[in-house]
Amino acid sequence: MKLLYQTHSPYARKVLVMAYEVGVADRLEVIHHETSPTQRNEQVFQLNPLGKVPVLVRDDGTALFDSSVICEYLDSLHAGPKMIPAAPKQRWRSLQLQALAQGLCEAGISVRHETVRRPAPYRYAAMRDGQIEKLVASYDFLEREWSRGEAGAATDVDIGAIALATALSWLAFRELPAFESGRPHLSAWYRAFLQRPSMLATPLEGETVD
Ligand SMILES: N[C@@H](CCC(=O)N[C@@H](CS)C(=O)NCC(=O)O)C(=O)O
Repeated sequence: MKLLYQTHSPYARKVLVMAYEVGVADRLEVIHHETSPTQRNEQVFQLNPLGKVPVLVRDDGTALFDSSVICEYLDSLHAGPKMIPAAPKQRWRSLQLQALAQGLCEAGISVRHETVRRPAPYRYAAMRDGQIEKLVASYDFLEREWSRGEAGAATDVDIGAIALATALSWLAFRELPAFESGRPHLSAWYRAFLQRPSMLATPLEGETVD
């Protein structure tokens, strides 16, 4: 299978970390692609009309997107413990955390548009501030959840944990509003997750090309 990837995309990294965690990473040919709404990538558009990575091209040539769908597909390829749990309580909690992680990335990307990506005359401070509020509220939500013991142990891995760790590490990589200071439970969990082989094997690097 081919994974159209990007070394600085939190969504693409989520998929690759998932592949490592379920033992299918060695079945993927990982190919870096630059994407941006202002720089059409024809190869990506041919597979995903949204022009975004990640995209997974399966062995029969069919393409899957987005990251959440690809993760669900990868979870169907192995016989080990499922990263998308079947038991209702764990399942909805895990999928909810994944949704929160997706929203963190969307808000972070929006902040970057309003701070560094758009030409200066087109930046909108009110949009930047509104998106930062979402980030901070989400960090506080996670700290409350973690401090109530609602989160699993640092060693627990599921799609929610993978999505959150890859989202948070991207926010730190892009120097978006910090989440560790004053949030000891979240910080301890994050630090422990960063040490997983799947995270160590998938470092973030590179700049967005707009
Ligand atoms: N919901 C998508 C988001 C994917 C996404 O936004 N990818 C970015 C890279 S981080 C991209 O390719 N952006 C190009 C664009 O917005 O045109 C997913 O979860 O895969």
